[in-house]
Amino acid sequence: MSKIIILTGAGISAESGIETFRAEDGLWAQHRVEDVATPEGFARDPNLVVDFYNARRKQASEVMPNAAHKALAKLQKDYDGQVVIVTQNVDDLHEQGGASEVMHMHGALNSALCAACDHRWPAPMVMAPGDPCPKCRAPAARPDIVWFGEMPYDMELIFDHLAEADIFAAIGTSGNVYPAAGFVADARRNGAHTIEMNLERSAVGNQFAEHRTGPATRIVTDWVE
Ligand code: BV8
Repeated sequence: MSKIIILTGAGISAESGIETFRAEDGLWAQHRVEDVATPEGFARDPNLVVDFYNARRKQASEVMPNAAHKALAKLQKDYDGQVVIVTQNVDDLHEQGGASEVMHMHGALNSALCAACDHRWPAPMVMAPGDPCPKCRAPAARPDIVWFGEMPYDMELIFDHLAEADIFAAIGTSGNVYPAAGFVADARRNGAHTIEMNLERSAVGNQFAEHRTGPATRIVTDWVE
């Protein structure tokens, strides 16, 4: 039974209308990473950070999954139990597109985390820093997002999947952020066939055996068909 591991990044949601991070007009052009995507930034100005994620949660709630999200959900149905989607994205467009096995290694906009007891609960559309944790009541709500310097979620399980992968496909990610950018090397070492699907070569593009270049809505649907 072959195993297909798919890593997605902001590029798969771009055609749904969610800006990516590193495009000229992208998220990191509007905000300093240090201010909105690090624990230090959150400690310095929790309102700025919570507002940054409130705005992205609202935007993500107003857009629809695109053909690429739906194609991956179809692939999961066609190859039941053999396709794992690991996403760096914090939107829920994979799930809205019908995907089931989605691992949000960088967290999720729709989840809130208690900084005091690690309890998680569905995030309100508008979160305020200091919202009480429903479990321990501490005023310690924060976005359930993996910031720079924090350990991504489910790493052991992800590495187990990569060890068994027959195919590893990276879709719409610039290959700038680790450890996700290192997954292609892990998959190759374990003998997987590696495919990069992107508008252009990523920072780790030269490590992929195959490249399919173009917008995700076209190249992912072509690949799944
Ligand atoms: C950690 C928060 C350790 C969520 C984000 C080496 C090894 C390990 C770590 C490091 C290392 N070197 C440096 C580090 C530290 C750091 C890092 O990688 N820094 C980089 C900048 C050098 N990594 C970390 O800090 C990670 N943590 O390693 O912890 C540790 C160990 C023990 C104990 C504790 C800790 C944490 C990384 C996660 C950080 N959080 N964001 C959020 O706000 O959304 S990262 C941020 O970048 C997002 O999560 C995003 O998902 C991620 C990757 O970006 P992309 O998805 O690739 O988006 P981008 O805009 O860059 O690119 C879009 C792509 O799409 C482009 O290629 C474009 O061509 C393409 N595209 C566009 N349109 C389309 C398209 N493709 C197809 N079709 C289209 N239509």
